[in-house]
Amino acid sequence: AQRLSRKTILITGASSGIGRATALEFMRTAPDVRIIATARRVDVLEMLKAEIREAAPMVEVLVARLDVSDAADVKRFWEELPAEWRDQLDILVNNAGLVKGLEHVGDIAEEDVDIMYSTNVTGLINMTQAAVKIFKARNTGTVINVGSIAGREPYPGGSIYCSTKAAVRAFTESMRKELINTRIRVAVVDPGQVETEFSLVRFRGDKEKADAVYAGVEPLTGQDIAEVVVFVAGRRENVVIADTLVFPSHQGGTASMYRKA
Ligand code: NDP
Ligand code: 8X3
Repeated sequence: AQRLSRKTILITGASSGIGRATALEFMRTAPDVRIIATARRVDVLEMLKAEIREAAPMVEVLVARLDVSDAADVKRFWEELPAEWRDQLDILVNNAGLVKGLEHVGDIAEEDVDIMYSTNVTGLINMTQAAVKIFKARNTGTVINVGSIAGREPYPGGSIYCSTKAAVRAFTESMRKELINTRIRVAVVDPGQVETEFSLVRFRGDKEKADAVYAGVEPLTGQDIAEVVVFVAGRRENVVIADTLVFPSHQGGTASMYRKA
């Protein structure tokens, strides 16, 4: 808690699931942190801000609309971010991400390819480049990328999503090696199955299909991953938990998630 005291933390995709839980877990761990909560749905972020204010009045929350899939919007976001937040940034949690469908190669809509790549890959890269510039100026800072088991073990119906997460993994590792002469830390956290809005987004709002993914199994919660992210962020500056894979106990890899299909 002491190590995270007064840290400024930017979370992408803080309106739901893992990102939202991560904001709350930082709050619980260090009730005087400064959180920049970003996503496309600012109304939901405002509710999160109110919840945090109620629970931990010393936590400062800045809500900002940000669509990471739009390079121009990412640029606008950094330009509009007040200097007292931007220049003091300590931790970037690149969590925003999504999956669309389970179509096989040949049948995947171009727009689905575009949204997964522009969000999960280009968006994450653009956010990271801006943050790393700030971190380099102060020779400190932590980037935590949310990858996925899907990036390690590609599965049928996941060619685009899995390859975006493999890209996150490779990007993260290159960057960590580039930065070894600095105090900047780079980490990737790869969750297995977590019950969030993830499947609802995959199945385009079809709640029955989304619920079926989690029927008969006990998935992780956003909180489970949030605890790992905050643990990674809260280590001594010389400690880099470079790479973490987190499963619920029933899961052995991606394929097991589709055994009921
Ligand atoms: P949710 O759908 O619950 O949350 C996704 C978050 O990403 C939302 O806050 C959403 O906010 C945000 N987001 C989506 N697109 C954009 C965008 N273009 N710009 C900004 N924010 C965006 O899913 P999870 O919490 O499960 O997902 C979080 C991360 O975890 C993702 O990277 C996902 O790939 C990864 N993951 C999830 C697993 C799971 O089983 N759930 C397993 C492994 C990894 P908004 O819509 O308001 O913009
Ligand atoms: C989410 C897990 O296996 O559904 O990244 O792709 S999976």
